[in-house]
Parts: sequence; structure tokens; C-alpha cells
Amino acid sequence: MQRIDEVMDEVLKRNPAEPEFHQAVREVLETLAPSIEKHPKYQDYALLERLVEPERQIIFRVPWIDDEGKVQVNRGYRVEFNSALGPYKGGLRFHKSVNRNIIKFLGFEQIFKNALTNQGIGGGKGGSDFDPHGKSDNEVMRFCQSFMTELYRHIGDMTDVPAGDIGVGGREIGYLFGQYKRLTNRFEAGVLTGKGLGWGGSLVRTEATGYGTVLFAQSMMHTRSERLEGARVVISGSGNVATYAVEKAQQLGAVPVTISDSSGWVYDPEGIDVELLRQVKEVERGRVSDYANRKKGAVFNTKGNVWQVECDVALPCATQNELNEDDARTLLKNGCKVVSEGANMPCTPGAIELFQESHILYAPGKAANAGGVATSALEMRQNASRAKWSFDRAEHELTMIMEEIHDACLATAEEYGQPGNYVLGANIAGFERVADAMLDHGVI
Ligand code: NDP
Ligand code: 2IT
Repeated sequence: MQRIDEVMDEVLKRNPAEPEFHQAVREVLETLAPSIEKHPKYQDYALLERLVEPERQIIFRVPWIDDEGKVQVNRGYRVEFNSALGPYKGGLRFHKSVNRNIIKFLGFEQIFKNALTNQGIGGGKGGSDFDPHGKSDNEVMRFCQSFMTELYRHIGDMTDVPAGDIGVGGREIGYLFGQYKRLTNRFEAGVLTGKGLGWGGSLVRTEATGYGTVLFAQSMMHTRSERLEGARVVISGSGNVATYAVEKAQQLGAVPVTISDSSGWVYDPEGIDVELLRQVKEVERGRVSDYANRKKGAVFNTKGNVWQVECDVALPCATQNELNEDDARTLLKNGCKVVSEGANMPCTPGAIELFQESHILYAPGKAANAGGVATSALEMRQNASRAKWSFDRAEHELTMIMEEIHDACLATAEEYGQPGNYVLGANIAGFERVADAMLDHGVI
């Protein structure tokens, strides 16, 4: 569609050298044509041009002192992309690969994901090129305090509510919250999510992304009268999302047989031991090779990747572009029938094309991993009412939200004549909610 091509050309021109951002925008724009044709209002008021332009981008210096007394300098980011549906909401990523391009791609995805949750949250993302690997607790604390010393002036429970992502978990949220509280002299619980359970956190937030990704896979399988029970599941990553994808898959009777990190991957044919995984990763901050050393029958590999293991279900839960066209071909050859993305944009465009051509069940991250941010919104609800829900209540709400997202994607795909196309369904369902709000608000 010419209108969409023009917007994409402009994005390429105005955002040079930002390949992941281009990829994320292209993946959304190229599915929107049927919606825009049906609703000409979406061509008015430069709606699309405004959608691809962040409302605000903040970049700042983060100086901190390491354990040797040496001054280190990192760069901090917060991209406040779209607030049509609510305060900006999205995680913070601490990883050496972080730059403006990465934060913009994640922030753009977050707009549509958050719209799909129906929880009244806008889209944003932030982070830093700080690498937490090998840093002491004190170094992480000093970094977080310095990061928040700039970030605090841009966030707030009605403005922008960060949370975790790669490299940011409970420990980092604790240090960030402490510094925010100290700088503002306010116990403003709703300013961050993923908080500790003793000071405003929600039960199930830790588990929510991984649980949701598996629940989404299960909902997709039910549309074909297939069952997760007894399925062999291949999972990448070994962090927050992967760990709780393993746990939920096991609870539902499936057998997850792999985990990975940036140094290699583990094949554990009897099924991953989630308690040992949590001990190695969450308590000891170790590597998947440490897991393999302690688990009988588990093998650590540095060649190849998890996608070469025969499976029924694949759950990429590590990082962007971690599953390419060759991997997709291998998965299909081995009989994989379901792919549900726990990570953000883990499958390359070539891989997605293969999944769609072969008509397996494929769910994009903005739908399948929305359980994390949805449960962050549940945390905000509890903070606003000073309530504390039980695990069962929070998990029940998460399950309902995941079902609603699944059904919205399916119904939208159906409405636009492409039944079973979860990519089109997720993009258009999210887009229309954001676009309608933007039109209501006028040109801002
Ligand atoms: P964690 O930091 O807890 O874990 C990340 C895992 O992915 C680690 O095992 C890490 O290995 C691996 N990994 C990261 N980068 C790379 C890389 N470049 N190559 C190979 N492996 C890599 O992060 P999360 O589990 O929270 O996040 C995983 C994915 O899920 C990300 O895409 C994130 O954006 C997405 N996500 C997270 C949500 C959340 O609530 N946490 C919500 C929705 C999506 P290593 O330690 O070796 O780097
Ligand atoms: O990518 C994501 O959705 C997240 N990292 C979670 C964001 C959040 O605000 O909970």
C-alpha cells in the first residue's frame, strides 16, 4: 500500500543506522493495510507519522565508581513512545548491546503489546549499555543509584512506570526504587513494577511473562484440538522469562528439554529441573554450564543451538533475532507445530515467513509475552488501592488476560479474512485501540 510505503521510507530516512527499529516498524506497518483501507480515518492527521515518532527520547550520562575506585561512564535511555492509552509503561534493559536503536524497537513493540492487554498503559522502554555480568552487588547498586538520579525527574506513577527486562530483575528494581524514594521523599509505590513482595510488589509478577507465553501456546493449541500435555518443549534463554516458561510448561504436563545463555545451551532429555535452574541462576547468578555440571544426563553444548532439538513446541525466551530462517527450517523439518515468543522479536522476518507459509501456530511476542506487562498493570492496580492480592487471584487475572489477548488476535485475524494469522491479528487489534485514542486526542 502506497501510504504505508511512504511512511516506511520516511522512517528509514529519519532514523538511519537503526536496523532493529526499522525491523519492528516494518513488521507492524506491513500488516496494517487491511485496517487502513477499511477505516480511511487512519490516513488522516498524520496518524501513522505520529505513531512511528516517539513522543519523547531521553539520553543521559550515568557515571559510577567501580570497586577499584575507577570512574565508569555508561549511557542511559528512556524512550517515551506513546501515551495515548495511559502512562508510558515498559521495562529497563541493562545489556552491553543497548543503544538508541534497541530501546526504540522495544518501545515501539511495547505500544501495541500494552494496548492488547487492555489495562490502560502506554508504551515506553529504557535501559543502559551497562553490563551487569561479573559486577558486585555494590557496583550494581551504585550504578542503579546514578541511573535513577537522572531518570527520577522523568517518571512517576501517572507519567511513566518502568520495570525489568534483560539484566534488570528484583535486585535492580530494589536499588532503583530506594533511590527514587530518597530523591523525591515519596513512597510512590506505583512508579516502578516488579517490586519486592514486602514493599508493594505483586505476587505472580516474577512468573508472569513465562507463564503467559506458555498459556498463549496452550490457547493456540486448543484451536486445533491439540494438547500441551506430553509435548516436548524447546526453550532458549535461562533468565526470568525462560525459567517460568519451564515451570508452567511442566505444570501443564509438557516436557521442557533445553535452556541456553550467551555461552552455550543445555540439552536435558529428562526435563529441566526448575529448582536447580533457579538455584544456579537466581541465587548463585551462575551459567547454564553450571546447571549441566550438576544435573545427571544434562549435556552442555557450545556448537549449534537449541532449535536443532526435536520438539513439538518452541519458546524463544532470550533475545531479539535469536531464531533465523535456517533455525525455522530445522524446527519445521523436525515436526515443530507451535512457536510462542517469550522474548521480544526473537524470530527474524525470514523465520516468521516460513512459519506462516507452513501454517504452524505462531504467536508474536507482543501477544505471547504480554503477560509480564499485564501483571505489572495488576501491580499498579494493587498499589493504587493499597491492596494485596493472593497468588491465586493474580494468576487467575493473568490467565483471563492472556485468553482475552488470544481471542482478540484470533477475532481480528478472522475479521480481516486471515484466520489463524496471529501476527496480523495482534498488530491490527493493538493498532486500532491506540489509533482511535490518538484521533480522539487531536493532533498532539
Ligand atoms: P534475563 O536477563 O532474566 O535473561 C536473559 C536471558 O537471555 C539470559 O539467559 C541471557 O544469557 C540470554 N541472552 C540475553 N542476551 C543474549 C544474547 N545476545 N545472546 C544469547 N543469549 C542472550 O531477561 P528476561 O528473561 O527478562 O528477558 C528475556 C527476553 O524476554 C527479552 O527479549 C525481554 O525483552 C523479553 N521480555 C521480558 C519480560 C519480563 O517481564 N522480564 C516481559 C516481556 C518480554 P546471558 O546471561 O549469557 O546474557
Ligand atoms: O517487554 C516487556 O513487556 C517487559 N520487559 C515488561 C515491561 C513491564 O512494564 O512490566
